[in-house]
Amino acid sequence: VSYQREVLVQPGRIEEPDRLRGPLAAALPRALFRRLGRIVAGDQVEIERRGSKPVVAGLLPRRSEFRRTGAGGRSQLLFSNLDLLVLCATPSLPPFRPGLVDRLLLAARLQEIEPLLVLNKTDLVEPEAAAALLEPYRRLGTWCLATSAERGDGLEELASALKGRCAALAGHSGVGKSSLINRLVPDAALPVGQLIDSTGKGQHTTTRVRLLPLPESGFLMDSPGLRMFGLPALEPRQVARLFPGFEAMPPCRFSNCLHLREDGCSVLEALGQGKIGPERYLSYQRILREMDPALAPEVAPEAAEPEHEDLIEPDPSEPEDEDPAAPDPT
Ligand SMILES: Nc1nc2c(ncn2[C@@H]2O[C@H](COP(=O)(O)OP(=O)(O)OP(=O)(O)O)[C@@H](O)[C@H]2O)c(=O)[nH]1
Ligand SMILES: [Mg+2]
Ligand SMILES: [Zn+2]
Repeated sequence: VSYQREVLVQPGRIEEPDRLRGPLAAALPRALFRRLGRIVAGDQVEIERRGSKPVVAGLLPRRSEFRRTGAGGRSQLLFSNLDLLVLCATPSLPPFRPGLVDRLLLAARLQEIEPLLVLNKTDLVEPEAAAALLEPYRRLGTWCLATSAERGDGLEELASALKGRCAALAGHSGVGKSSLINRLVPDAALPVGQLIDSTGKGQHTTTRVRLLPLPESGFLMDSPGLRMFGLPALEPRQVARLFPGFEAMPPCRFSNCLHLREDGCSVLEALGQGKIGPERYLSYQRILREMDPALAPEVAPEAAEPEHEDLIEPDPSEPEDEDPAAPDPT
């Protein structure tokens, strides 16, 4: 048998992770890799012993898949079997970027994974400032928590949100994903990076997805800071329907309403009444405009979020999807 590569396998089930045994390096037979493609964090596999060597014998069906569109328009599976996607952001150092938050929220909804927005490093700002950042999301029904890995705020709530579930932390580099996990999982000892000077950018300290058993039950995954997050293939109409919070509005007069200038649009009405925050609506327009520049008009420059490098550049530090048909590297 020839082996494509090794995968790290954490023994145990989600209800009862085996915390005493660390991850096991199991070989992935090349034929299986050809058939299944990449095995990602969250996948459940069957292991067999062949001689002294643990070998992956099969992949159990996936309950869910979380994908993004990577460089070159290819769909890339990031995590499987997620129950919860924890979007991590910060009020400062690095600055809050609604662009990534909105894309992740939308991608989670589209792929039927529950999102939780965590605003970490709240020790760096006044409590009112943190609350003001989360308020437009809360108003539209997004589940939000404010935390400080530094001071310990909100960690009990976060731990109870994670208990018994398979969750992944995602967000820009430097927002404190690994720091949060170190507080939640006593022996995790994940490396934590310094921020780059005054810009507060992270240094992409975490380079691979890691899955850890939680103290009581459930699994938690750390992931490398996202530089870009391309939405999976979408129609503007789907965005109009799925944009976080818009589903809570009464139906618009036209079922294919894009909430731009149509008559009888309940989203525009809610915007006028202040039920939808203007920044949420601008964010929606921005996503539509990226899909089709002709659709949504340019917004005033001061209201627009500056184009972020992360939305353009692929991340060289992230594992690329291997082509299952590629020659065996070993
Ligand atoms: N003030 C403050 N600093 C924090 C907090 N959480 C993390 N940090 C700091 O932020 C920096 C980055 O933390 P990491 O945990 O490495 O961030 P990360 O999101 O894992 O970053 P990548 O692995 O690069 O994606 C470190 O210097 C941490 O000490 C917090 O709640 N408050
Ligand atoms: Mg990290
Ligand atoms: Zn509408």
